[in-house]
Amino acid sequence: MPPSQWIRAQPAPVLIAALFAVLACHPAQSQAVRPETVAAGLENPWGVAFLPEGRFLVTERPGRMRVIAPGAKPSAPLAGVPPVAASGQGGLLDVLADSDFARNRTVYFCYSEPAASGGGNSTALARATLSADDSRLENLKVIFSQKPKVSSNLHFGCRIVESRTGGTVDGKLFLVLGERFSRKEDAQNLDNHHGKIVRINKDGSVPKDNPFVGRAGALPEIWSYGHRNAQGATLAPDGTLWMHEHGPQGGDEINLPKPGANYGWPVITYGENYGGGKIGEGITEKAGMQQPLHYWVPSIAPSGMAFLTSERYGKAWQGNLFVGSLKFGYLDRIELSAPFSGKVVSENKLLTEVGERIRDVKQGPDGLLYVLTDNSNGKLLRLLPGR
Ligand SMILES: [Ca+2]
Repeated sequence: MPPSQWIRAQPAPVLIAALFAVLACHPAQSQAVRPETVAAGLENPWGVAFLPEGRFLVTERPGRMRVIAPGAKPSAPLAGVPPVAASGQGGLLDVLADSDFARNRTVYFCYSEPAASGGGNSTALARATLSADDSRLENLKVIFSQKPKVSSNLHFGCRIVESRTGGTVDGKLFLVLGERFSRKEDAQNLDNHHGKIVRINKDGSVPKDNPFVGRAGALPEIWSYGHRNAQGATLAPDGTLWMHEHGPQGGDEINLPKPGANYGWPVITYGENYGGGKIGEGITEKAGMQQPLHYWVPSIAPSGMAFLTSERYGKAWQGNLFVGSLKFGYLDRIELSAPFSGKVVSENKLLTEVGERIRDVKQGPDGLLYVLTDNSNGKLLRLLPGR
């Protein structure tokens, strides 16, 4: 009997059962990559950096940093990591290898820094050299400390991006910061580093062309302000800084921070208070405040951000933006109206079958994507092309 005749001959319940049987054989294909476990057993890993010869440097939020060599288990914790305020969202957070690491063995990392006395903490950015045997950090120097320190274990922000101008490194770093939750009004004031993106030279000095250098009452490290809590940032190949930030309940945003610009928090937002209720006047736009490139309602709780520049997954993915979701446990592949630029055209969920909080995403030197899953048995995953 031809299929069309068979279908007409069946009662409705049989057709419905047949439909479900077909669907069961062809589940929704969310997986367009094959995750391969590079390392497991990491406790709340937060940031991953790439070292020569296929090695990785990974932070664990409780305050440890480890090297992962090809085919080996994660190393013992590196010596020389400073004390961190490991509580709530705080701890040892992002890490970055200098673009000239092969020559200078320099790494940068950010963390929640306890006050020397009197309590409180804030986000700090440190520079160190990794010892020749990969066992310890040496020549540690804190090159930036967020001011002021406050008593809070929330909203440390903390992604480090090496700046480039005209495609080449220019000796500067961006650091994205949170507003510490309890101090959200600070995000609109330039006399503090809460809810700011800062730009510094690699030695900790302030670039002379920062937007608020010389303005009375403004801290000179500030690049942009009015941010809430940023846990993802990256550079487009043209040198433009892209970042995202957590909204409150709803209203996570992607922004392209311009020097001196105000991104609106907490005056404008597409979110609301936890449990409902408007924030401030409950408005979403205001003169003098930037609109986001994109926002998420409901929140996905984004963490990690990377552009794919390689062709390892085919031409269509080149120039896509990748963002981890903590809340829903997937990797968001974001198609833009043009590679590395324009508006968000579509979003595609990857790694839903892994079902874990995605804390970081980076493109490796091999052109493949790598992600960290954030839990007590966190993993570093390499994403292989194909189903
Ligand atoms: Ca905003």
